[in-house]
Amino acid sequence: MSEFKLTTVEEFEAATERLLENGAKVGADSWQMRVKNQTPHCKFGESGACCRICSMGPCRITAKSPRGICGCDIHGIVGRNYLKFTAGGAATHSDHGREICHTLYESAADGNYKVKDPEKLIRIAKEWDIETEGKDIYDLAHEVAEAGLMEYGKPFGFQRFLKRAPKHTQEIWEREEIAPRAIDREVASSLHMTHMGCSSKPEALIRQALRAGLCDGWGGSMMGTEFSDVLFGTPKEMETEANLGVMVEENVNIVVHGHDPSLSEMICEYADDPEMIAYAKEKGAQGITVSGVCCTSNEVAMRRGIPMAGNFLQQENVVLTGACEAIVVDVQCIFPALGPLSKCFHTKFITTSPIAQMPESEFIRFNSHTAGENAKAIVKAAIENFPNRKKELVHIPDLKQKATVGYSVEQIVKKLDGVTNSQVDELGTTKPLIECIVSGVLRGAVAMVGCNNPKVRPDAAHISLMKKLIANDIVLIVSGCSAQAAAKAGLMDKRAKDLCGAGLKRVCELADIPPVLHMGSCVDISRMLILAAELSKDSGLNISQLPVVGCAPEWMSEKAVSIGNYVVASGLDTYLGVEPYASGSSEITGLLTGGVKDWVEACYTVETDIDKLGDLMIEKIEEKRTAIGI
Ligand code: BF8
Ligand code: SF4
Repeated sequence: MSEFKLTTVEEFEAATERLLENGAKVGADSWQMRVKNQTPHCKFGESGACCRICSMGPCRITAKSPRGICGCDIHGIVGRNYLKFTAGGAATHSDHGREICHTLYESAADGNYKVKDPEKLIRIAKEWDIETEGKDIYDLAHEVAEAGLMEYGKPFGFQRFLKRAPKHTQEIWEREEIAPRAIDREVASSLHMTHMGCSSKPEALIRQALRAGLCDGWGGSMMGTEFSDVLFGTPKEMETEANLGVMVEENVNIVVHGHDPSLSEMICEYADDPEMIAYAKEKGAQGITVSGVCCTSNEVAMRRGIPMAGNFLQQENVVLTGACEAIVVDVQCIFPALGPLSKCFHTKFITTSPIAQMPESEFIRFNSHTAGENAKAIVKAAIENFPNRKKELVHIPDLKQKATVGYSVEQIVKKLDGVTNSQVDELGTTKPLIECIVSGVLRGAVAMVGCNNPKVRPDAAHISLMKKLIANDIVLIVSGCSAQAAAKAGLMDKRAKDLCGAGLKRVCELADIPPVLHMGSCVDISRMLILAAELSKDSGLNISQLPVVGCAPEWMSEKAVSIGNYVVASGLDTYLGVEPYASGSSEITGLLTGGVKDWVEACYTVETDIDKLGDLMIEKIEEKRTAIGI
């Protein structure tokens, strides 16, 4: 086996530089150039001090003009902006979950979508008091999907999955009046509250921001994850590779980008079709390579081992290789820049969802009834584009790392049983993991999630923090673009155990896992909630007492704020490396970084000095250990 070495951020950057030279030859624009045009950013926007929710404004708060025309002060304005931001994220994740519910509803024994994990479906049905006995699995799937869809608009009651949380957490939500009701209601109520002349009281706005986050984490996202598992299989340990070097020069390269596995799964299916492979050969290629960008990449990597071409700020790079026949997108985190950029190359930029339509793209509407046909048409279009490559522009950086992925909660529990060989029931327990933590072999865990953001040197924060934490015997569970940063660096290669402290290294050896565990896409942060809930139940500790924290060092999206809110509201302290637009208000900042602790036993820490952010997390984990006497 060749000697193992992490890929450095400098190497990532050198590869990007070379690709940007490629772009310069054809007059391509890039995010690196646009960042220069957009900085410095507007200070009012950055601090959350600008209000434009009614046409008397926009009102900008300064020392000289401390109130908007309606009389709203800085705290009301910042708080409203924060709640709107959260509602955007909750809506987005949850609508993704809704699409998956619809896909489940369309599943059929002879259809495009099948039930791949019937046990999980039955488990969820039982949990939701849906009769399973003697039912055809597809009848059951439809019934469960319909019940899931009702979670979006039911007039009474709370989210069904809240019952998965420990009793103590449920009591907190009830006491603080933040238990989420119907998902659409929480999003709509948030927008109602932030309308001109409604809420301007910081406590009320932040409370609703937590509630809207919770409807995402324990509602829409959790359904998105669970039903994706039912449809496409619950992830199991899987070998794959990451970084641009996974694209293959001799092959037709199709890059899937976005979030909804209903599309990417179908593309993978058809790219594997012998008829399509033969067609690719006919067009002069040796085969077809599907790789991914952003969360959809995580989805198909976790279930099929499809390689990950990169994360958020690498999406333009795949086109800049000159070897991408088609970049096929569904929803979320897609740069509109891909339209004009793809025109500089031969790449087809194919949009597929009415939710994400963009200029200069080819729109092939994808839906569950015609999914097979649509996917076939897309794969065919990519193949037919292969002869249009401009050979002089083709450059695929020779950069990739091996990664072992697929760590659903089920898989983590199973793997860690190997460490202590505890007696386990059907689904296993988290007790072996707890034993590792109690004995101090592992000091704790960090759930690292989120995006890239040009405000932080891309991937550098994720990677440096992960290296620091594993060296301190802290295991990482990761998702989203954070996971891809880890994979590109090599931290998901099992040989990365040598970078760990002695305790974590031992666990990695015994359980045969890498020190950084890929739990999936951003909706899969719901897996982390379930893991935290199980750890709490199995240990008898409250979630907030566990030596576990959340971290998003390079976050950028509304979804990330929604996630942060549900992670905090579930009792996990959360560390951010990028400021939310809240610094304009001492009261909102005070609530987020302290006050909410009185409600939900956790809060945010914002620290843009990434090294310090790492120290703060380690301190917090040690503090929690001391508090529970371990
Ligand atoms: O949902 S981590 S840049 S791809 S928002 Fe987007 Fe951020 Fe990536 Fe996935 Ni999540
Ligand atoms: Fe200005 Fe008030 Fe209108 Fe906001 S709601 S724009 S602060 S007048």
